[in-house]
Amino acid sequence: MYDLYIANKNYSSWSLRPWVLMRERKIAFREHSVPFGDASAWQSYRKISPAGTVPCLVDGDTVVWDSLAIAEYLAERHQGVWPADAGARAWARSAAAEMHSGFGELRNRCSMSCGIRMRLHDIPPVLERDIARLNALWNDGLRRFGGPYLAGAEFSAADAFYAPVAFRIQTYGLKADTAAMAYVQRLLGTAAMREWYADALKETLRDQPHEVEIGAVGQVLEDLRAT
Ligand SMILES: N[C@@H](CCC(=O)N[C@@H](CS)C(=O)NCC(=O)O)C(=O)O
Repeated sequence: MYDLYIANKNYSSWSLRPWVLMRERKIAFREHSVPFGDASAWQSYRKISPAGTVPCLVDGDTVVWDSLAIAEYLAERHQGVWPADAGARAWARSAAAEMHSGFGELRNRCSMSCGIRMRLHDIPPVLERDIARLNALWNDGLRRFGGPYLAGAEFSAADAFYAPVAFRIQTYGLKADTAAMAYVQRLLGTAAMREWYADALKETLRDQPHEVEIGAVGQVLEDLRAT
């Protein structure tokens, strides 16, 4: 049985990636939550992850402390983490790697907060560029492999890496074309995403650095989180 260490479901986009992947691929794991904003828990967590970051997967003596490394570790043990077809697999790996190392403006300006709805003060050209690239990438995958997921019929790690973007699009009211928005709804409608979202809304712990960061980029229209 794997142990997966994650942070607050409302904020932790990196944690969501392996969590949603394992849930959708039906890979069993024990979930350990180490929330932001709780200093003592965070100190104890640093003993588990050498980088002091989440997510972190522990499998017996093996510790895997990065979301992309976790996807690859799981792919060595479970079918379907990446597509079976070599061409689709190469595309899916490229798409996941592009999210891992790119989309800086989208990730920084529109930080994940599942339970709120925001209006951004402005959408600068760099953010427009990230959204246009997202739109093109998703359309390419959906057309090339026939959907309904990015690299074909099955939910793969490529979808897991874009799952946090679906929450960001919902939170910030970002717009893409019809096919891309339908894909966002498909991701939000998966059993795993619905479970994550429901858990995120129940969280009452607020992490001030995240709250300040989000408050600076726009106006909060609605806060659906439990108080
Ligand atoms: N490259 C890492 C990044 C993980 C990451 O930055 N996680 C954030 C949480 S969403 C974190 O642990 N931040 C705490 C810190 O940096 O002290 C991955 O993909 O897993």
